[in-house]
Amino acid sequence: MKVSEKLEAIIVEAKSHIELVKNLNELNDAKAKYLGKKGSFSDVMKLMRDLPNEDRPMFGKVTNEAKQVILGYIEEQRNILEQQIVNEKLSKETVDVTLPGREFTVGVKHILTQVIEEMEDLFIGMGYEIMEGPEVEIDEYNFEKLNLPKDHPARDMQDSFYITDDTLLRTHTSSVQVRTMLANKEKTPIKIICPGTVFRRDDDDATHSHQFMQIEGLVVDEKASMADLKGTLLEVARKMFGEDRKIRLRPSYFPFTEPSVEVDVSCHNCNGKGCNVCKGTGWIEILGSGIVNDNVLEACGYDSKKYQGFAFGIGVERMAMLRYGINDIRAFYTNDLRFIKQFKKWKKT
Ligand code: 2NL
Repeated sequence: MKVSEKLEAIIVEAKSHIELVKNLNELNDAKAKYLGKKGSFSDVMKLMRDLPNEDRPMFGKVTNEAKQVILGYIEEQRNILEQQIVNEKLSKETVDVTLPGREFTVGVKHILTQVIEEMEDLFIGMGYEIMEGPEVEIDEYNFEKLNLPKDHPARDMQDSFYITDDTLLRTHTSSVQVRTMLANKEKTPIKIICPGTVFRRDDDDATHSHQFMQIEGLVVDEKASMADLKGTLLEVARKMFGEDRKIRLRPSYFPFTEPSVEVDVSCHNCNGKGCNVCKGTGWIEILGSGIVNDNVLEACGYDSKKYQGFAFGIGVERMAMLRYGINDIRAFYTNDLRFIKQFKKWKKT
């Protein structure tokens, strides 16, 4: 076979091979096959040895031309393959700017926090300050100064968790009110609410929890009266249960108030007609309150002949349970997200 025929055959084979190559790896293999050291041309080069000297330059020239032709095929195919890669990438990575954006998840405040903040707004609007204090309290502030001396029978109802003989987890936030009075010594008016967590030795069930939240309120002035108390609590009832609510006061007993009253709100479910929510009575008990006992005023540094005050204690869970129809107090503390998320204030748009 003549050299030119041999070269022609290599070119024809290389062309049809290279055109079918599907990726850059295969292309590199093809380049090695046709142009590499052990490639197709190594056989051709052997023929050169048998050629007379004068024919050698011509042989070299046509061989190189053949190589250039094949290299041209390779580069052409490389362009095609690289363009394919770019096209594929472009089609995969297209951005559809009309797609909806990714939604941010927004948390939700615990329903007890929401109720407390709503009450804080109400009371701030009536000129109250919000006071906080320690959850670990001394017996003197939690009991003694509130007219609950050691061995007083009412202490049984507020059995607590003791740290030492004289320190305990507070059973109500009245201790914060005691601290506030002691720190203000006869300064008036005192108008405060004290929200916070309190603790009582209790067996947990659907309506009892050893830990719960309270909002206590205290007003001390020259004559903060039962009428003022009643007006204030009517605002609470309306804020929590709707503008048409009524309240009624029933006599009761607390060691720290005298007289003491239990406060009922007209049922928000049946508007007072009687239903299963109010157990047929038309009224729901929502809180306890009264006129601050003289012994408490005196113990906290206020002359009981000069000053008078009223106080109240609201159970936050009870308020939320009535308002939202929650039937198990443990739902507030077991942190089931399905429960917590129900109280989202804002809606998705
Ligand atoms: C209830 C009843 C009440 C008070 C709390 C109070 C605080 C001071 C002085 C006098 Cl510093 N009283 N607090 C008064 C009456 C009732 O709570 O059933 N709470 C859940």
